[in-house]
Amino acid sequence: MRKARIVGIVIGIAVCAVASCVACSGGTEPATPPQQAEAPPAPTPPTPPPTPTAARTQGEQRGLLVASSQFRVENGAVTATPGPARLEILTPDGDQWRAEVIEDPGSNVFHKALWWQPPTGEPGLVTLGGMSAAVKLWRRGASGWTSETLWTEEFGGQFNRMRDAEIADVYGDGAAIAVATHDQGVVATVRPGASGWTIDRLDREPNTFVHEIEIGDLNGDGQLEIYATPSEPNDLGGGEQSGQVVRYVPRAQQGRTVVADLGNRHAKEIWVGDADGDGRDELYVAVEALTRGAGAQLEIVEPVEIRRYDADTAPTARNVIARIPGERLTRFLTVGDVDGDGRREMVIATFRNGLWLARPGRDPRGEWSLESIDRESSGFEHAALLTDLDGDGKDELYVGADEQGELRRYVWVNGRARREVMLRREVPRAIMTWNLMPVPLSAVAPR
Ligand SMILES: [Ca+2]
Ligand SMILES: [Ca+2]
Ligand SMILES: [Ca+2]
Ligand SMILES: [Ca+2]
Repeated sequence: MRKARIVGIVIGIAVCAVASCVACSGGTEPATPPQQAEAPPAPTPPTPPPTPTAARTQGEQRGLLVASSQFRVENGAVTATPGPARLEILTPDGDQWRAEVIEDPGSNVFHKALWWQPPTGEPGLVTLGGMSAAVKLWRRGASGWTSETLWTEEFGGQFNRMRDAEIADVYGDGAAIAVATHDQGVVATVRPGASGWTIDRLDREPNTFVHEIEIGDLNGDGQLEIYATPSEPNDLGGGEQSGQVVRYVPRAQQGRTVVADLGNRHAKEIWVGDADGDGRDELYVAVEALTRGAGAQLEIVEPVEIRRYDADTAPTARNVIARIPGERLTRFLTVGDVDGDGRREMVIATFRNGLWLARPGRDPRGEWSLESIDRESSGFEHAALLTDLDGDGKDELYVGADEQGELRRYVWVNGRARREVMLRREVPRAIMTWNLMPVPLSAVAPR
């Protein structure tokens, strides 16, 4: 057990601003998201597949977990010097948001935080830390937040990072955490064992980054599949970076199977779930652009595209449901029902070209319609989440607009997205938002 470093409770950072378009400051080159300038940011994850962890009572209000990294600011400029890993817990307070911050000096980034009720014991917050790599479970006691380390490891390469995780009953004996890591292509599960925590390594591949985990049941046999995105290490120079989407079925003892062969392209973002509402999960892959040249000469040969894979789709198939013209990177897909009509939409959060709302047409396997939500929203990760925190039965969109230095919320009113500012960063880009997840208020309330 380790005492957490709590950085105090900030109240009322919130200002419900309006639709009146804030003139976004900046908009020039991504002020070198610190550190990421050379070591490319590794990306991430999307959304909340309906895991048991997300189960909740309809109508209950929830809070938001904001996992991030922070960088020192000197003379008003963001440096490449990282600070402690940072988790913000935002809870509603009237029309404002209250924020509590937990910092972990043991790591310099939290890539994700998610609420979990383990099969036994008290629920808590699971964090995925990088450098050093650690999966921790945080609980709040009478003396504040303390953490238990479930898994920590040095993988033997340059980077030690827990990158993404999803929680689901992949073994059929209670929930397990499926984890993606960097550098050595390790994909593993973490679950309570007879004594302590059991780590099962499903894969390991040198010189490989795994950015994303999703869980679902594409073939409808009742056994959950784990999907992951191995690729060649990040290369900010542009050009080709090959990658795949692979599948593991722990319960059937099925190892790595290629589901999507992306050739000379790769993906760092996937989403698995039943977006079209036919009762069967499908896989969506945000394939990054194929580029030529570098720096100012960088040219996009083929822009970002979102492909769909069903259980019977060939790995080499190219079933594109949406293309984002002029876009290189897309690190977040999130799915939900923004207007409460019972049909789900997908939000595509791009690096440079804003937020897009995609709706399936009559044939959800064909091309989807695409409309712009907000062009003035960007960030290397551009973390986004569709979820119903206010309990009104419609999903709101939450976005880490790091370049604009704001954490934002969008609510659909009369078919249009209305933007609000939840939280404003003192120095844009000093905080890099990696992930957003819902949390029951009861789980984070002071004891
Ligand atoms: Ca994920
Ligand atoms: Ca479906
Ligand atoms: Ca809808
Ligand atoms: Ca709502």
